[in-house]
Amino acid sequence: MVEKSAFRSGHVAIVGRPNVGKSTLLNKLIGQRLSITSRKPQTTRHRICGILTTSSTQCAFVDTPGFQSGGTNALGSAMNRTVTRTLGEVDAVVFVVVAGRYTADDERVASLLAKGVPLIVAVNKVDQLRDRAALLPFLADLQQRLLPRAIVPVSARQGYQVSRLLREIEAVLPERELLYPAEQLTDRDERFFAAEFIREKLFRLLGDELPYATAVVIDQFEQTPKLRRIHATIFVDKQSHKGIVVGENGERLKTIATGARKEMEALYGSKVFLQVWVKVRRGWADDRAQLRHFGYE
Ligand SMILES: Nc1nc2c(ncn2[C@@H]2O[C@H](COP(=O)(O)OP(=O)(O)OP(=O)(O)O)[C@@H](O)[C@H]2O)c(=O)[nH]1
Ligand SMILES: [Mg+2]
Repeated sequence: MVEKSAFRSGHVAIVGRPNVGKSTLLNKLIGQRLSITSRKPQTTRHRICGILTTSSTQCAFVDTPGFQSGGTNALGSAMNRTVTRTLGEVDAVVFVVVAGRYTADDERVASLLAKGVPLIVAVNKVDQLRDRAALLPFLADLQQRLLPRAIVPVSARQGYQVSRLLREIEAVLPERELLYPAEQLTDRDERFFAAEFIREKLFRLLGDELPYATAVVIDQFEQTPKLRRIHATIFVDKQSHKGIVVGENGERLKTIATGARKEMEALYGSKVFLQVWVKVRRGWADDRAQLRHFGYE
């Protein structure tokens, strides 16, 4: 008699300092562009769950904001709380570091990891590594420091070794039935992704500082089978920022809205009618009441 191996499932946190490629990795693991990414640190502000179900396992990956060391505003503190809370709720942790660069900020993240929760280290961006020979001692050093169950060099951007990483993750999950219906992709709703896709375009299309001073709120989300009618507001911190976001003759706002609309249409599989306004809300990133209103915990 052939014994059938038991089904495994669990929540898996993806953590690390800002900009190491956590969200890119989540998207690669689940094969869908769910979590927004950009070249700028602190792109992710919310916990986002992306669910991958196969015939033998269900992994609910939880992407988290990059953990920020040093002084932060109220938004930064809320983002860090999201990381620590998530770490207390999961069955396994994927700690993402950049190949060849283990810094004091990585160490701070390592200090948050709970003993007893299986740890897997993903050593990302190996495609960027100039000196391949340096990778082995780097891996050996991390193995000794962190005592992970597995350590896997990957390139989230190129997909290199992501399936091997997935196998290592699946192997540490507890034997358990489905946590979510097999066809469910995420625990977030369409409205959430509408705001996120607009924020991604702000991060990608605005200069270095400005994205940090923006927040997006969905004012209206009307859904019919063929069309989503969405009204959104981008909040900025200063009057002068408003002009930059809108751009000459509204060109930049149009580019932002068009880019976001295309992402929404791909995810929802329907047409989207999107209208976006820009408003000034001074000091919102340090105002706890305002942050709650904008959906930051
Ligand atoms: N070369 C290279 N770049 C990568 C790789 N993975 C991610 N990146 C890039 O690194 C940058 C940051 O990626 P994100 O996925 O947004 O990083 P993150 O850790 O989620 O960042 P925060 O949410 O801001 O903490 C983007 O420009 C990615 O394209 C990789 O394997 N190789
Ligand atoms: Mg991210």
